[in-house]
Amino acid sequence: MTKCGTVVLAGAPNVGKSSLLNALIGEHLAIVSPKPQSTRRPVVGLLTQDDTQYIFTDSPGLLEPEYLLHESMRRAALAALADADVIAYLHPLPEHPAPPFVQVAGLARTPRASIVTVYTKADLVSPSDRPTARQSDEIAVSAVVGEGLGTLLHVLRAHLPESPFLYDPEEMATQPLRFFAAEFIREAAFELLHEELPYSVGCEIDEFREAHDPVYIRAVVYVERDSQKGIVIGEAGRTIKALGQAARAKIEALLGRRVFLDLHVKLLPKWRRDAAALKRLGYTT
Ligand SMILES: Nc1nc2c(ncn2[C@@H]2O[C@H](COP(=O)(O)OP(=O)(O)OP(=O)(O)O)[C@@H](O)[C@H]2O)c(=O)[nH]1
Ligand SMILES: [Mg+2]
Repeated sequence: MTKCGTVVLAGAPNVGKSSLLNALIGEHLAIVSPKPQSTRRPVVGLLTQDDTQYIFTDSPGLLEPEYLLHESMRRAALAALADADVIAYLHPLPEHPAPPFVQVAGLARTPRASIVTVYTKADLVSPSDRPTARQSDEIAVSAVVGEGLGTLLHVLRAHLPESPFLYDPEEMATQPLRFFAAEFIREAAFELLHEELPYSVGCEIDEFREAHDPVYIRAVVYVERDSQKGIVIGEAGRTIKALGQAARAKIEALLGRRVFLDLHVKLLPKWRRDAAALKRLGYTT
């Protein structure tokens, strides 16, 4: 009998959830940034190995909400946890030991799914500095050098239910390409814009024409204040041009096709605190 189930990668912001998803799938699906709170919506990555299908879900970092977008991020993370067959609780190895998951996640009670503690960023700790008092069910991984991934898969497999595969073994993603296009534009914003500005950036795909060659994508980068618009556009349009080029390269890498990205900057006042705007940007249903 085959095994198949959902593994949710969960933890505090910035612990390396998205990086681990990408390392496990072997593809850049989830956006990564040195800045915390880059993931706003869960990203699903599929890995089928022999008789096992892992449905990995990268979830937004668990935090105490300060505004409406945070609330939808937290709700999405909690919904993913409720659907999990196993929770991979990620915590950086340099900050060993990990506090209890319920405490980090701010949960009232222990989740139904079993929890596997995964120490991330193991490459940052030299072997001689590794904690010795690790419990047998703790695993150390590095998304950067690929350490511990096989062991992690082996441990997770034991927690997955016997089930037929739910997806074609060739598939690695379940979300539409336009979802990834919007995410990669945001990732480029995290790379090219400074300080708090990436947090004010939302993205909407207006048109996605796959039948065209190159693929035609029309997207809007939303900012919250008029003054931010000028910064995102940049002097003589240089910043938005660089942003478009970076995002286009990321989208082309995933699609394996040439892309024409038609990028516009618009104002959506205080969208992070506006229910209708959040819905429009796909953060709530
Ligand atoms: N050295 C090292 N850095 C890592 C590793 N994994 C992630 N990072 C870095 O840690 C930072 C955060 O990584 P992300 O994967 O975006 O973390 P996240 O948990 O998804 O963050 P949020 O979505 O914002 O909650 C980035 O700068 C990564 O490059 C690792 O294995 N080793
Ligand atoms: Mg992330």
